[in-house]
Amino acid sequence: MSMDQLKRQAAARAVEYVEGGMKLGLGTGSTAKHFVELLGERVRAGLKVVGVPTSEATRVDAERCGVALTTLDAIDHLDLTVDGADEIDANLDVIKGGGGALLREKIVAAASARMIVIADDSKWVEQLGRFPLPIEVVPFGLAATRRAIENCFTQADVSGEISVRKGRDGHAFVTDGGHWIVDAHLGRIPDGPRLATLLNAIPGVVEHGLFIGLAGIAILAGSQGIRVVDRP
Ligand code: A5P
Repeated sequence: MSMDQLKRQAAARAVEYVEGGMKLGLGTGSTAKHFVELLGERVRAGLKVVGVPTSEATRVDAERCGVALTTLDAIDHLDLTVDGADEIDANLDVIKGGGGALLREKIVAAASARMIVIADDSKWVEQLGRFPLPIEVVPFGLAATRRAIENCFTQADVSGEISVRKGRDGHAFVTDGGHWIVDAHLGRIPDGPRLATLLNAIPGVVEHGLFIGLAGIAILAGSQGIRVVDRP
């Protein structure tokens, strides 16, 4: 089975958690796109839900699939967010942001009563960090922010190259929020919660891709079948 088929299987299992009347956070990326498409099928069959997209790309997909949309300003809570991931560990701590939507993804996940992460099982890791950690930064004062990030890496006992993410045009990739992303090639992150806390304290860092304690369930699709893992 192809990676894409596995992603669709994980998405299909997550759709089973959706009930009529729910307010949903809609993630970003190729796995979340499957979820939006499958949700759209249920909506066309009569399911009533409303969604908050985590990116302009997801907003376009959801509209195409007929999923009604709202904003976090128009509602007082979200029942469930379903999103993909770049890495997931046994605590269900997650690296996200490979697609550059981590800021809105984290705002939506944090506003949600429950978050389900969906992925093919290649995303399951013993230790986070092989996937470069995306850090969303303000372009102003980037050199100072980089130095502050490097200092916090030293304190968190990690090290590695930091590179500004480039878009297809060769210029800096610009997020939906108008910021840039630096990718930190750390290889290993022994203490994700500590690194997250340190990064949160840097003024030029808008957000980072460590999602600590947000995911309650991971749905992982592999060649042996689907595994549903609860946060310990
Ligand atoms: C988007 O910013 C990301 O957080 C994605 O959710 C993550 O990169 C997973 O993407 P795929 O589902 O495409 O692997």
